[in-house]
Amino acid sequence: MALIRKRRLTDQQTRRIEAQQTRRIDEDDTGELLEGLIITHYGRQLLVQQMGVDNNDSTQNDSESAIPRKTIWRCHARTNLPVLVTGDRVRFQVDENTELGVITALHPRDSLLTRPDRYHKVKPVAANVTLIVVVFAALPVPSPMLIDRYLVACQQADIQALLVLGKADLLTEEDGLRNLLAEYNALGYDTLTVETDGDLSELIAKMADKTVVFVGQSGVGKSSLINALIPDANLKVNIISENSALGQHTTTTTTLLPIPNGGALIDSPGIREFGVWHLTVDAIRNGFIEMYPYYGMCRFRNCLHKNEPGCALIAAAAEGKVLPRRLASLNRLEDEAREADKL
Ligand SMILES: Nc1nc2c(ncn2[C@@H]2O[C@H](COP(=O)(O)OP(=O)(O)OP(=O)(O)O)[C@@H](O)[C@H]2O)c(=O)[nH]1
Ligand SMILES: [Mg+2]
Ligand SMILES: [Zn+2]
Repeated sequence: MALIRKRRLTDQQTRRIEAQQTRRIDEDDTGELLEGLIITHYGRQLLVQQMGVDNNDSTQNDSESAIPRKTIWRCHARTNLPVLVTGDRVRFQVDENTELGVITALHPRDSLLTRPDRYHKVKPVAANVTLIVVVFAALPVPSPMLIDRYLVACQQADIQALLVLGKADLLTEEDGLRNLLAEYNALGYDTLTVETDGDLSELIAKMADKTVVFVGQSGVGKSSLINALIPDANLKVNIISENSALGQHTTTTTTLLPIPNGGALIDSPGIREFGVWHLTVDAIRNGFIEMYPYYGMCRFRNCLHKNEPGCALIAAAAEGKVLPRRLASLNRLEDEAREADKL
């Protein structure tokens, strides 16, 4: 008896192992385990662009895969995964009958843009962004302190910044904006002057193979530039609304658009608020890169760099080693952060 029972168990085990192996081989051979890029999400649904699919390659149609050739899949994520966002690189599988996908793994992120939600918890917004284009122009009149804020946020996210002075046709000798741009260039930031209807080839070159977001005050010309760079940027993806747990109608669209010359652009209302996300005092100090040599050199350890004797930053500004306007920005942003922390 014991022998038979053991034998039957073994058979079951063998069959199970065989089945598992077959499934694994199937997945590998037919490409059922797919690599993808999240191009947008609304509620719990995500649209995943299948990577490694070349639509011009006719030989792919000879593949024995049961999965139809298609590049964008509607997917859900396994519940054990963290919150996924546009720009995430994932591994997924598609049910050949329903053509719905399930995301099974998240690849490590190179960068993550986050914002505080209304409960002061950090919420991811976009992943793997590699370039933030900070746009300003003669109209609306720029606030250098807002530009400084954006640069702090770029530094905090550890993402390269490109400062773009737009609407070049509106520039005058008196507005001082070319000089403002030159000041940032002297600090080490990449800069560019453009006009939406003009030659955008330098901007296109700087965006090549990057995952880019555009930030800047309302009206500076971000959408105009995006439309000029990506002719079909206006194409809207079907928006599906889901009722959130709070019973509110939510439509979240953070969309990734391919740039014709390589790279991608991520756009969303959330990203447009980038500059006003809460910044900590430490993040602000880190964002003023030219001040690094002077931090910790003041007479008083708790120096606020405003009017204290022996302040290394005030001395550096007086000697022309740092811009007084940048020190004023640092002071203002730090004050704001301390005020917000008290609330
Ligand atoms: N003179 C001039 N006007 C421009 C240029 N580019 C855009 N504009 C105008 O600037 C205005 C605002 O442009 P948008 O592209 O809507 O600005 P935006 O940054 O997307 O604004 P929000 O979506 O509100 O954040 C529009 O009236 C554009 O026609 C330019 O190069 N020169
Ligand atoms: Mg716009
Ligand atoms: Zn000081």
